Amino acid sequence: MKIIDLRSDTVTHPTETMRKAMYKAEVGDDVYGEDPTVIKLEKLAAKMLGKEAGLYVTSGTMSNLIAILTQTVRGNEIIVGSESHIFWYEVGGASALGGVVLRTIPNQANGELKPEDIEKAIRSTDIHAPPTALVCLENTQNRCGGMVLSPSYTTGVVKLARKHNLKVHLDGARLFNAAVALNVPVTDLTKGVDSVGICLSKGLSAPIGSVICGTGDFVARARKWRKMLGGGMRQVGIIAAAGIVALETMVDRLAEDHVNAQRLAEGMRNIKGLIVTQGNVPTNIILFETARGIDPDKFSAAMREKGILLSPRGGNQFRVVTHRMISAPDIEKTLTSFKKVLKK
Ligand code: TLP
Repeated sequence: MKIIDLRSDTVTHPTETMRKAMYKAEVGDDVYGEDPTVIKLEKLAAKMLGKEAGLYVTSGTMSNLIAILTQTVRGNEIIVGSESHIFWYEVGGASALGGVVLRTIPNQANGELKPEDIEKAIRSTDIHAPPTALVCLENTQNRCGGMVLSPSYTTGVVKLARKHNLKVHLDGARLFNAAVALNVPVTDLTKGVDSVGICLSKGLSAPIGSVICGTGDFVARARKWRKMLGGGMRQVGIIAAAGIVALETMVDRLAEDHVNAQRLAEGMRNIKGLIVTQGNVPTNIILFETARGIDPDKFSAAMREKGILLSPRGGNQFRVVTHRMISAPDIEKTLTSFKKVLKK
């Protein structure tokens, strides 16, 4: 039985082309700055994101952590969304390792942080207050259901941050999904941000890795943090090679994942017992709940028995994510299985 794994786009396997590129990759010691494949990947990512330089790191979590460590000092406060990945899923790393206070303000249903909320959260120079240093945005916004932040929204936040002498970090784990959904160049979504991290190992299907981009000075300082965190890797061109294939060939196909997600959500809206909790489905993430009277654990176990894996989000809430290893027929099978399981 084919497993239809809708838990996350992180489950995607490297493609044949990636495996071949990995086999053939030219390598060197990247801590000495001598791995040609890593250098190529970093330059390519920086160019695609419209930034001066890039740094290859192990994960999206490491890219957010390093971006925060590089742009704050202990005792600073940073503004993050109440639904941000940084706040929910990064083990409190910014606080534990960076001594940084996370100030959460509400994410709106469309993934945005209201500019007036950001402005209100910025600390005064009062002696009692931890100085605000950084605003973090997330595009697409995972926990809001893959919501997309527009270029004008992003540049508005950058403008606001500048006015208050703050930096802006963009968690762009799924930034290419946003660019594809909006049909805009990805550089329109990074204009003005001081740092941006993208993940190669989600919808883009590389096995490992993220790249953080910013100015040359930012990346030089970030490189030092990466070393301190134990993230200085050696002949890592072996995996960076897959990242190059991801950036060069896997971006446009994300549109298929979005079409599949829309088809799935549309079907789910017509199934009694399921409640899709987001208005629109702009990218590859769908949030839903099971209706009252349905045991969520039994529901998810019954779906598992049919070979369909869902991501539980607590209580009766679930997330499903489409990706390269989910086909249009898989979507139909998922909808049929939902109906069968809920009929029982
Ligand atoms: N998100 C994962 C889980 O950690 C929840 C997922 O399955 O969606 N930023 C955003 C917006 C993310 O969604 C993720 C991963 C990360 C950062 C962290 O990336 P990794 O997993 O590479 O550390």
